[in-house]
Amino acid sequence: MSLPTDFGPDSGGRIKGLVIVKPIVYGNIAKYFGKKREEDGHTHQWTVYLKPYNNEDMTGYVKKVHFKLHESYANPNRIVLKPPYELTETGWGEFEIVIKIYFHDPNERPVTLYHILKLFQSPVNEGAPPTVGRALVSEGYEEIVFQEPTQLMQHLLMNVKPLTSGKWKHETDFEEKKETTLEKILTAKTKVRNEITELKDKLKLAKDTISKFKEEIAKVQNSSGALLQIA
Ligand code: SLL
Repeated sequence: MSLPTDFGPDSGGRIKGLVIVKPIVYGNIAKYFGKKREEDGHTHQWTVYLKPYNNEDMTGYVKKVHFKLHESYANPNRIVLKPPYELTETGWGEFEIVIKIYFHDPNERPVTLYHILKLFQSPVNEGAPPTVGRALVSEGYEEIVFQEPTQLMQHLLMNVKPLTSGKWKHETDFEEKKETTLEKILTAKTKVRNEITELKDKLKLAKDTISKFKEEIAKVQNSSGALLQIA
């Protein structure tokens, strides 16, 4: 692609105070074959991916995406130059995939993401029937933060085209997840606050008991001193 070059002699300079955030979604889907494949022992087909959270064509600012697979794969370093930034493979095991995003502006350091490839259902769901045919999804939301980008990068980041004309959506309903997560945080906060109050009350009671005992001891000591004097 051709990059705009008319940013003047200072275009290499960074724009002070400017921060541009690009939300992304990354992870994998996986499908169980239903059995172990005779030839190679593979059990799943999976796809690891990086997508923009919003419907935008990242090619404007992303030069390439590097997926680094487990060494058991032939050519574990896979490079994808244009969307969809994804890679489909088959295999038998879970491992960490390194996703490295390179940008058109060489001043911008590549961003590295780590994703644990998920093939198997978590133990809590183990009782459930195996998900033959139905895909398992393991994905997350992240934000790439561009701190004080150059004018060139600012231009590339701000002038993005939509990726599709249709509706853009994800496997995960992140809006709903945000709501439920927030609710969970608030519930946890209340629980912790109540526990703190309870513990403070207990502490106060213990302190009061200690001072009462001290008073009692002092009283007993005083009176025994008096008794001694009488004797
Ligand atoms: C495990 N530590 O033992 C992990 C390694 C590797 C998965 C998992 C190989 C595919 C192929 C494959 O699925 N590797 O042979 O092309 O679970």
